[in-house]
Amino acid sequence: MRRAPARRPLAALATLAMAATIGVTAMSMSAAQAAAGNLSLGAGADGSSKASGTSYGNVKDGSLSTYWSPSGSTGTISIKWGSATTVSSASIVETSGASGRIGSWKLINADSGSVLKTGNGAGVISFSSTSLKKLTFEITSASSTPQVAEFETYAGGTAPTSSPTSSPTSSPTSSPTSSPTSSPTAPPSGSWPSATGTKKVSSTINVSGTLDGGYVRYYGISSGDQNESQPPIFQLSDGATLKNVIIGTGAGDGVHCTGTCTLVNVWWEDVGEDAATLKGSSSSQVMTVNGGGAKGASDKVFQHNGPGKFVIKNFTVTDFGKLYRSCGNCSKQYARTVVVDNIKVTAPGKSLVGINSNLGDKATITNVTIYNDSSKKISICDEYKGVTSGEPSKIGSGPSSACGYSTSSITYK
Ligand SMILES: [Ca+2]
Repeated sequence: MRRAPARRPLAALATLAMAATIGVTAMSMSAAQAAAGNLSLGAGADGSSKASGTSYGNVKDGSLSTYWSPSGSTGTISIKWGSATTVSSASIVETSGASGRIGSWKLINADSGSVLKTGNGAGVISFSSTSLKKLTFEITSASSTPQVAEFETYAGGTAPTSSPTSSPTSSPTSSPTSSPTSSPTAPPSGSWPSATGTKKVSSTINVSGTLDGGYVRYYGISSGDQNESQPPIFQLSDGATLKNVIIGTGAGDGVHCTGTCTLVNVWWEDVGEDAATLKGSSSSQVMTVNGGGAKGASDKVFQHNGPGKFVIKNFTVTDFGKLYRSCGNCSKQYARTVVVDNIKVTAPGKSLVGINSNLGDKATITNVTIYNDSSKKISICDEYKGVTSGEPSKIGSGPSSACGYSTSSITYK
């Protein structure tokens, strides 16, 4: 097996460490909450005021698309538990549309009234481990009405400890928004982002519009094996964008797009069944993957089942079967197009692109750099005879009218 073996033990360790820390104080926590790490899930919430259409409970529902706002630009939001609970860090996540609005704040032990920490901007807050029944985040200044999507709390272990007050969630949202082509990700450096927080996913997150994950690690919808028919972690509707997301172990079937969609800086740490799949039914749909990376794919990274065009650029792939495959035996087949540009590939891997040239598929491949493959074992482009049932057969490999690339655009290092 080529999948990275270190992932699952790590998650298990974190859970164990947490269970040990929480010990007797949080006996009411369910196993599911313990696994998730975020102590706010299943806790209560209240606050000083709420803007119309928002609610206190929205900060502890695990969804980045629901939020609380004060009725004004400042106010307090609290997480509370039925019995004393040990907490040592919190993560304040703003909605992607209101990123950077939170100014100065105080984090208060509402049981005693003592201030645990003060700071500026949303993000991860670490403080000395405290046992309390109510934790209050008081926003004392804001550039305009803040929107707090999540107020996560952790006993320790699962919360990130590096750069706690520098608000990692507010910065990445501002730059890469408008045009993915002039993106800040330019040449894939292959350097993987570190997570600003973690989120256990128990059912598929539907995305319409834009979801900016602020580099939170989403994980655990599946056990992390290769079973077929696992649910995706994210399902994107036509026109949706998913960005700045880390997908951890237990990725299920990764990301599904039901039409045109854009994935910006999405990082799969341990691909499950597939990293992402373009479904849909319109021949004009385009799925664009810009930036990000994937590793540990024992089979495919990107799967193209619907019609249309699949664009993969500025991407890093390590330890994989196929980077892209036009479905070889879908019951409904189409002539599909794939564009691959500026990709950093690190062996081991089997092939970059697989297309059905008999069905009219076309590939365009440019700017590929391959590491650790001096014997050139990784195939750049394979042609198959695609079918609607049974198994497709491989009919060719290398540059051709269907496999559009030149060997000079492949660099070995
Ligand atoms: Ca929420």
